[in-house]
Amino acid sequence: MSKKMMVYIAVAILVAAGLGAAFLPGVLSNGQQGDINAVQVYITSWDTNGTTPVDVVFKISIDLNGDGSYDFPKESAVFGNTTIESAPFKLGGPLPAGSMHFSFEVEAFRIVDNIWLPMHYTANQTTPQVWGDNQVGAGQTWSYDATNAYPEDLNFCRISFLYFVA
Ligand SMILES: [Ca+2]
Repeated sequence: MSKKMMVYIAVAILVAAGLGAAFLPGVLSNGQQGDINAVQVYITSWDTNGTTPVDVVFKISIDLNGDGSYDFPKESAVFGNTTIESAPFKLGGPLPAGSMHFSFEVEAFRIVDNIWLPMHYTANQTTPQVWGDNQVGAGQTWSYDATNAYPEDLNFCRISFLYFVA
């Protein structure tokens, strides 16, 4: 074999190895443990079940690694003078390699004289911490309504939210 031919073969092997390295992680990253996926949490609907408008802000807090500490909290813009909102806010983040579960919570606050007052969507006025699976395609939906327990009370609302892992 000529020296020139050996160089061609060596280059061809290097190119093939480079392409393999570039494509293999994508091929191998479909929901197996140790992969990095991304979660999106969406508030899909919110309303007061009433006619008195409020100024409301939403907050989503995600515990990306499931250790009980919310490391990715974020607030929405303020929605002024409203009683119903459709898909007002979403928040996404990376799920670390090796974390099989994550958790998050969704909050709504009405703003009165620049003070944020929690709007409760459970009858016992606690904010539920919910859990999701770190697996591509995993998802779940939740719907809460505390407006029947406390009609005409501006501190209570209805809310629906979901998560999806891609
Ligand atoms: Ca955490």
